[in-house]
Amino acid sequence: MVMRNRIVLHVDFDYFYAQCEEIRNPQLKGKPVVVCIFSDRGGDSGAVATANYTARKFGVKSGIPISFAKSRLQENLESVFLPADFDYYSDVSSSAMNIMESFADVFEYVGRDEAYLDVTDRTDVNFEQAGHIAQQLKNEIRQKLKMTCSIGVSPNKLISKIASNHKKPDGLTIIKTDQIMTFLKPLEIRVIPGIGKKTESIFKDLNCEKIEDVLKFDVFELNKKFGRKNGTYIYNAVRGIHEGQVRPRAPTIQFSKIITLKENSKNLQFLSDNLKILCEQVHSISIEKQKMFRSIGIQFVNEDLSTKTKSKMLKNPTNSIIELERISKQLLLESLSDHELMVRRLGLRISELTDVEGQSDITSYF
Ligand code: DGT
Ligand code: CA
Ligand code: CA
Repeated sequence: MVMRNRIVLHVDFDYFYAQCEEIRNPQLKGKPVVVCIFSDRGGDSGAVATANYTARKFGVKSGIPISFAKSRLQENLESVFLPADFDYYSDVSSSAMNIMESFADVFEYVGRDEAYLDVTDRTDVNFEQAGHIAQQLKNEIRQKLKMTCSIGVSPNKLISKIASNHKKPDGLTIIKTDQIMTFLKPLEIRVIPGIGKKTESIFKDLNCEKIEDVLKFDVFELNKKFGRKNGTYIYNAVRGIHEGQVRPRAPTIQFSKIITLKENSKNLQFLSDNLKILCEQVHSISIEKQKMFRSIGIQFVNEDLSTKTKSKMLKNPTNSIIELERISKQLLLESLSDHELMVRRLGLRISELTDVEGQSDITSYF
């Protein structure tokens, strides 16, 4: 089968949570802004979710402890630390997704701040056209949301993902088919999605730092080092080859809450008490948004930060808090039955949402 040439856009919003905060409060612009996930354990315990580019100049980035970020920015009296407001970021995200969707033949939601857009048909596989579309999309996002994003345009998802990250913030990087190798060769190996510190350090031991250096290995050598699946992926990726298609996927809407427990525990009573609070919180969101739910799930984040989830699909949608409490308690019991580790954070999520009776739209019947 001959694969038709395609054009794929990858769109990724710049410093997303922090940029959401900037549009809500434009006075923040220009100051270092750090969005934090405080861990309910008081003080500065918790981690940085993201930071704007001003804060990044001071070495503040996703994942570092809040206390570390504060010490990095202590000289800077203008710096602002804000608690993450996920409901608000989700609202901004849905507006962004709606805009992006209208620019695509096929639209694939990836996460709150990123998506793939297949524009093959509407551009007739013309890169100049695709560049215009990308620019128009950036303009509309700037106009309607007052935000910037970075876009990669290329013949496949892999190259577009690397390209969107190539010039940030507010970048637009277009890589035509015949430019792929010139683009890839000088880049660090770690720009390839899925290549983490571990793979990178194995390559470093082999004297490979750039993508160009990996080209000398044949697929058998790579398979031997990394296993067949990963080896073949790397072999193709460094050559810009990736067959993954843009698949239609809309954001799965769900409502969830997670709390950090006062202490690590696997005591049923203690966890049930916390779960009850979560049920009330999640339930009140479903009432406010006028949604019924069919799926209920709970999540443990354990003391070693590993996670465990369990969920249940109901026969019929409900919006009863009694049902929510009953099923989630049952999930808690099941999850604890063979659980060795202490639980650090407990989460509850409802999904498979439908509008409350009388408001359902026709598509929910298919
Ligand atoms: P960018 O794309 O480099 O300009 O910056 P971000 O902040 O948009 O980074 P990205 O696209 O990797 O992640 C999107 C959002 O996801 C980000 O605004 C916050 C959240 N996020 C990213 N990394 C972490 C992390 O390590 N921990 C937590 N809690 N959230 C994260
Ligand atoms: Ca981003
Ligand atoms: Ca992203």
